[in-house]
Amino acid sequence: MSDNLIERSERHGLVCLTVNRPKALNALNSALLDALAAELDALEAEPGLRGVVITGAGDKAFVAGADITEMRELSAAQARDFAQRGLATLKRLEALPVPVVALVNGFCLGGGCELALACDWAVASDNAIFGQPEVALGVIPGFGGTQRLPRRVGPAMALDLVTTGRKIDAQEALRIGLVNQVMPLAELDAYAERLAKQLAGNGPQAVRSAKQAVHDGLDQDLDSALALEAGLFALAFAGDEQREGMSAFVDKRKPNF
Ligand code: CO8
Repeated sequence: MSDNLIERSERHGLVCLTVNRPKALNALNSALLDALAAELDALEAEPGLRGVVITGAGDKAFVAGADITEMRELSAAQARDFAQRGLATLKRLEALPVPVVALVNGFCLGGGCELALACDWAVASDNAIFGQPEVALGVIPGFGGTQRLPRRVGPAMALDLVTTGRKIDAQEALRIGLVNQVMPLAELDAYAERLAKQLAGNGPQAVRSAKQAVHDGLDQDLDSALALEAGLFALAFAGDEQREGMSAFVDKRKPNF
């Protein structure tokens, strides 16, 4: 691994971003947030993008939080600025038009858990540890944890985690719906390969519309959200993908998307 704070690799249109500060358990400092924002500049401009996975360098941590050494001396105004930069960057990650998946390969704490929550879903290695331990440091989550965690696991479990600061293992994270799957650490790479192939085999615009329908619909009442889905469903019939996908089924061949 080089000195880049974010490493980038790609397979079948799936871009893998690796947070690369293993000596500090990949803790998010300002320079790392800048590096992530620069990667997002590139990803937002990539028409062939099929998906993104994000993981941490090494076999111990995904991201062990925002950088406590850097935060220690912040004034309230500087803390607000740092939090807003983190929030804006995670919002851009969440808003990418393709699936974004956290491959959680170890400690996933504080800002690291908030990074995973900004992804569409997470899978975890069986050594992963999750938590929002900010209260033990005399602060609260600042990169969206108090808002995205209850939306993912429900308010009672989120309140338990953000007020006690207790850490949970991968199996408990699975049980509460914080992650979709748990697997041995060594299998995360094979998961990414499978995901890349699955996404590459699907209609790219259909995948984007499916993500858009879920995300935009969650902000609306059910009737408006169902109308949104109907509009996006109809739109699929105005492009080439639907004809190719359905013709391939009838012709008993693989679609060429
Ligand atoms: N920030 C900076 N350095 C860190 C962090 C961190 N979050 N986590 C670990 N490190 C460093 C350690 O200081 C240590 O460095 P060194 O070798 O120079 O002493 C190195 O990584 C290895 O860590 P440990 O020796 O502690 O490893 P252990 O295996 O003994 O423990 C733990 C692993 C349990 C993960 C432990 O490191 C730990 O508790 N880390 C802190 C976890 C934490 O509290 N995270 C939440 C931080 S607060 C936050 O994320 C707020 C987000 C919102 C920000 C809003 C902006 C204002």
